[in-house]
Amino acid sequence: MLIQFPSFLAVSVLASLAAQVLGLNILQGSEFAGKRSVEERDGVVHTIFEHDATGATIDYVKNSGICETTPGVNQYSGYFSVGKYEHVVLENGPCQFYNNASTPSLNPYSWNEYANMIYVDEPIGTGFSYGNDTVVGTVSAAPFILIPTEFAYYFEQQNAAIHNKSLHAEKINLVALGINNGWYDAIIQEREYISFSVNNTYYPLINTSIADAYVANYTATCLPALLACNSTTEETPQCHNAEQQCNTVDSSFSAYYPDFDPYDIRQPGSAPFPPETYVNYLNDPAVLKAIGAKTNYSECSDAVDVPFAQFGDGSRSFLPTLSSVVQSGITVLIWAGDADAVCDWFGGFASVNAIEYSGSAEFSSKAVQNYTLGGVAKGTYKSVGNLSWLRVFASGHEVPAFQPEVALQVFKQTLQKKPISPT
Ligand SMILES: *[C@@H]1O[C@H](CO)[C@@H](O)[C@H](O)[C@H]1NC(C)=O
Ligand SMILES: *[C@@H]1O[C@H](CO)[C@@H](O)[C@H](O)[C@H]1NC(C)=O
Ligand SMILES: *[C@@H]1O[C@H](CO)[C@@H](O)[C@H](O)[C@H]1NC(C)=O
Ligand SMILES: *[C@@H]1O[C@H](CO)[C@@H](O)[C@H](O)[C@H]1NC(C)=O
Ligand SMILES: *[C@@H]1O[C@H](CO)[C@@H](O)[C@H](O)[C@H]1NC(C)=O
Ligand SMILES: *[C@@H]1O[C@H](CO)[C@@H](O)[C@H](O)[C@H]1NC(C)=O
Ligand SMILES: *[C@@H]1O[C@H](CO)[C@@H](O)[C@H](O)[C@H]1NC(C)=O
Ligand SMILES: *[C@@H]1O[C@H](CO)[C@@H](O)[C@H](O)[C@H]1NC(C)=O
Ligand SMILES: *[C@@H]1O[C@H](CO)[C@@H](O)[C@H](O)[C@H]1NC(C)=O
Ligand SMILES: CC(=O)N[C@H]1CO[C@H](CO)[C@@H](O)[C@@H]1O
Repeated sequence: MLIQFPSFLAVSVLASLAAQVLGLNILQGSEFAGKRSVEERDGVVHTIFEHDATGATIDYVKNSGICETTPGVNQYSGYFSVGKYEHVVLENGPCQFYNNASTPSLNPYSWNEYANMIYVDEPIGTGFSYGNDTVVGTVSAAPFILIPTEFAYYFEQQNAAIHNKSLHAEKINLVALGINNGWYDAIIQEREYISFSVNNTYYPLINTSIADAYVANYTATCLPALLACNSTTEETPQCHNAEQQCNTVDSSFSAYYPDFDPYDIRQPGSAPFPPETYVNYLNDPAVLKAIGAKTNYSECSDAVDVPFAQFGDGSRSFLPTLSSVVQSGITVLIWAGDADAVCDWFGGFASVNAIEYSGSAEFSSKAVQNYTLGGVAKGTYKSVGNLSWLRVFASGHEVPAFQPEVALQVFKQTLQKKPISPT
């Protein structure tokens, strides 16, 4: 199963970028020259834009009537062809499936209340994206598509190359990066999972004697393997080995854990929330046709996960990259729902404290304070310079699903390039 990180990456030119990639009429300049054509398929009108310079194509449907139906709000769905056989989905759907409903309804706290949104299913093989699977790790996924840390770093590198004229293309100005319940550093997070298991704010998942044995096994086998992986940068057997060593330790202790939903420890194994009904809806042939989808929706793709695991992607540290993104002046928010056990907040907090930038010393020693919404405590936070941390109360892995109003407030503040602040 592939762990999904709900994340956002904001660009100052988001509206024009969206328009540019969608081939709309505000396109200016030779960088965006291309051919547009309109094609009716199965009664649905598709617009196809072929970019002259790269041959990349965008194939989209406008206002499918699925999900976003607010007058004056446009919705586009379709594919970017990022290679001959690789097609990445662009979705924009501000909806929720309340109370396990089988059809969507509008979410009043949708982020498109505040910004134009592009949602991308990546890597290829996840969601509606399809094609030959060439992506084996987060680093190699970056050139194809644009999301979180490695992607932000890749944008920065490309902008530098455009600036020194070694690359002829249009700069994309990043404003902000937000990562919700992410995986940043296995050395830190494997260990912190044991602390979370005992010391989380809900209930102990294991007792202290099991935890002590777990820590001993982590230290004896998982940690040395992770350190060997961490000292390499290339694709090496060490990272694949670390993945296996740590999995062996984790699975030998899983029998001591009770039944719970790893994405929300407050819920039982087959959790009712967030409802899974959206998957059936997205695979309804009428919906697939209306939005221009060319493949069924895949919530978690083993075909994608296997090569990532082979590469040992999760054993590598993304902190050096994240540090350089923060240091470069991009506003970064690291946030976590406090009931998620997949990428728990203990590990997120320890990771954010290990980010290196000009404000590191002040950041790591600063105490957290309550983060309020309308005077009600919704979490704890701290912020120094361009880096903010937020732990969200009463939330599983997908914070915008569990705490939509809090998530929208945080999203707005971050897009304004401000430190997050209580209201
Ligand atoms: C241009 O910038 C890129 C990215 O930083 C770098 O890799 C490359 O070496 C630079 N080229 C020159 C000619 O400075
Ligand atoms: C849980 O917290 C206590 C008190 O801070 C600490 O001594 C203990 O080491 C923690 N447990 C784990 C497994 O980290
Ligand atoms: C800890 O949990 C294990 C496994 O459930 C159990 O065998 C053991 O008795 C427990 N130890 C204590 C001190 O509660
Ligand atoms: C892991 O490697 C990174 C450099 O890639 C380094 O900054 C970090 O200190 C290393 N972690 C440990 C625990 O050695
Ligand atoms: C922890 O490691 C020791 C030594 O390798 C092993 O004997 C023990 O079975 C492991 N504990 C668990 C629960 O796997
Ligand atoms: C939600 O709907 C699905 C499909 O209709 C059904 O299988 C499932 O039991 C429902 N779950 C709850 C908690 O009602
Ligand atoms: C997509 O899902 C539908 C309904 O589950 C199924 O009938 C169909 O065969 C699937 N199509 C593909 C290409 O997998
Ligand atoms: C964020 O980074 C930019 C670029 O380094 C810097 O100019 C700015 O002062 C930083 N913001 C804060 C609040 O420190
Ligand atoms: C923070 O919020 C909690 C409620 O979650 C409250 O008990 C506590 O007093 C608040 N702390 C401060 C300093 O306001
Ligand atoms: C090398 C390879 O797997 N090529 C495949 C890429 O995808 C196209 C269309 O999906 C196939 O026809 C190729 O065989």
